[in-house]
Amino acid sequence: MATALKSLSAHSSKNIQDISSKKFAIVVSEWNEEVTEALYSGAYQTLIEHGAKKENIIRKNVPGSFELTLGAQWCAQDDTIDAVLCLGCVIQGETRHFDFICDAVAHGITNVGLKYNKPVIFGVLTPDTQKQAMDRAGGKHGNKGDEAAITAIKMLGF
Ligand code: DLZ
Repeated sequence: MATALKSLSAHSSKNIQDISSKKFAIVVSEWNEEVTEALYSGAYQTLIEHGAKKENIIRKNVPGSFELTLGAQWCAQDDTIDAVLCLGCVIQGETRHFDFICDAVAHGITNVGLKYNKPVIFGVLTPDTQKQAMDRAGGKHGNKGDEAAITAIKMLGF
C-alpha cells in the first residue's frame, strides 16, 4: 500500500508560497468523528504553520462524507474563499455503501473544483478498518489532514 511507504505528512518545499492573505474553508464530515477531528487538527495546524491567519480559516461540518460535495460547493461559490479542504473517513463495511459513497464524493469534489476553478481537496480516508484510519490520522503513517493542507497550498502556488 502506497501510504505504508510514504508518510502522509511528508512533503517537498516546491510550490510553497505565502498564504498569509489566502482564505480557506475546511469541510469536515461527522461520521467517524475521532478520525475526522484528527484530520481537522492536522489540516488546521499545517495551514497555521505555513502562515495562514486564524480568521482566514473557516470550518463547516457535514453529517457524512457523502455530503462533503455539497458542503464544498457552498463554500467554493463564495468568491472570498481561495481553497476548500474536504475531510472525511469512509470505512469499508459489509455492504456496497462504501463504494457508492467513495465514488460519489471523489467525482463530486473533482467537479466542484472544476466548476469553481479553485482547489477543492480530497482529504478523505478510505480504509478497511478504524485502525488503518487512525494510522493515517496522526498515527504511524502521518496525517491525511496535513496532506490536504499542503496540497491546497501547493495548488495555490501552481
Ligand atoms: C451511511 C454511512 C456509512 C454506512 N458509512 C459512512 C462512513 O464510513 N463514512 C462517512 O463519512 N459516512 C458514512 N455514511 C454516511 C453517508 O456519508 C451519508 O451521510 C448518508 O448516507 C446520508 O446521505
